[in-house]
Amino acid sequence: MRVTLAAVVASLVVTASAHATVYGVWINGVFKGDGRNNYIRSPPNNNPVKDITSDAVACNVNNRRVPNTLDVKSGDKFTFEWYHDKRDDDIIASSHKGPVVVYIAPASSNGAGDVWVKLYEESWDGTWAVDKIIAAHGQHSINIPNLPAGEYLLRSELLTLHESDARYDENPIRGIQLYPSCVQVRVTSNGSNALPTGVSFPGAYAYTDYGIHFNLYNYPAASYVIPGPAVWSGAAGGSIGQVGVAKVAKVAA
Ligand SMILES: [Cu+2]
Repeated sequence: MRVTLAAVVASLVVTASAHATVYGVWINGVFKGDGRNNYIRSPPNNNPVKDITSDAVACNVNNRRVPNTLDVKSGDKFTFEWYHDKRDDDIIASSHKGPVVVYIAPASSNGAGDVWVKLYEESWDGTWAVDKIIAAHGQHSINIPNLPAGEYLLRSELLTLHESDARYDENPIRGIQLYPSCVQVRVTSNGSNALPTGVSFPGAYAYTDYGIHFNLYNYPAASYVIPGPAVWSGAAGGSIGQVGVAKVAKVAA
């Protein structure tokens, strides 16, 4: 194995833990309040999931029904807001470069089985998606597809690559870091684009995937391949950008 200075430096910062989780969501630019353990199936802390064979890949380590479900309809702009220690802070360590992906599954599945359908993905176009999310105060959005009415789990996931030159199954101190987060939503419009069969979590990722075992320091960023399936043809797009100011929304709440 070729060892670069960057890889050595990266191995020295293994213990740094400027991780992230989702604080809340915005719908059409309106903040829906602190979603943690409310409408988000929040984990107990912001640690990553590193075992890609674990059930936690679906909705993190605390996948259970939470009290509230957000009403959405086709065409709504739905924005996830990530944070590190407190709302609208540094969001996540800038070392944590990588893509963002968004999936959806019927809530009745509880995230188990071939149910996850990809709605959005972004990796690198000169800037890594996670760096764009940091610049956007933790915010990135998707547009709600023309789905049949019903309850769904909307899953945003950051995949950070600062230690993904190692495989967790070979070296559990390192490896890719996954940050999956599931939000409970209810689609109130009744569209015709039913979800197709999806992929399973765990199952959709393998340690041999180029996008899972990727050397951030030696491989060209442009060569990165986001793991998992293609984005569904029924998806309605998304973007990374700030839709609202956290502090203003807090005062208004
Ligand atoms: Cu981290």
